[in-house]
Amino acid sequence: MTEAYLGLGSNLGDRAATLRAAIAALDASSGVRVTRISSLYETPPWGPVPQGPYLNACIGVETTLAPRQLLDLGLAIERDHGRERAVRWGPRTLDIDLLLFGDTSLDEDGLIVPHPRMAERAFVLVPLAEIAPELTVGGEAIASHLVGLDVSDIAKIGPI
Ligand code: A4P
Ligand code: MG
Repeated sequence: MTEAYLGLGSNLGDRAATLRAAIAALDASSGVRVTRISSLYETPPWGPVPQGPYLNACIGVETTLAPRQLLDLGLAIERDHGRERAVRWGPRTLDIDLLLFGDTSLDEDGLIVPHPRMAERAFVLVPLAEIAPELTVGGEAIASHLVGLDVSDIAKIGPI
């Protein structure tokens, strides 16, 4: 059994309903139990593509799946929600990123863990710190990664 953390985001359609449905689908999957759920946060779009604001959240799961299986499950749930991969970093109904998988480090074709950009993204670290403040990323506490980041536009909306 491994404790893993996933980041969820949506900026198209009924964003909150999509995130709720994705969490329910993960919890209903065999080998996955959702144990921690952050609040919902509205966040300004990060990256080079102009697009609407995101809703983001993080969850913790206990899983008997391998990292690749958990990634593939997330990708399948994205597809179930009409996700089309058009533009890198572009708008999406649902994005599920595998952030952390126990203490495992992986750099394989199509799977990098810890997620390579998580330490520089307030929209990941703020919800993650809410549910798992004890975690370290790259040997450093989440709170210390957050020190250098602008969190002023990350708005807690409330429970999912
Ligand atoms: N991949 C490799 N490692 C991982 C991992 N740990 N978790 C591969 C998930 N995926 C991983 O992802 C491309 C490929 O990355 C996957 O097929 C998988 O094999 P993608 O979701 O198809 O493409 P993408 O999401 O457009 O690119 P990328 O680099 O994953 O973008 P991000 O990093 O997910 O950024 N602004 C706000 N405020 N909130 C957001 O949630 N999200 C993005 C997308 C941009 N701006 C945002 C947000
Ligand atoms: Mg992604």
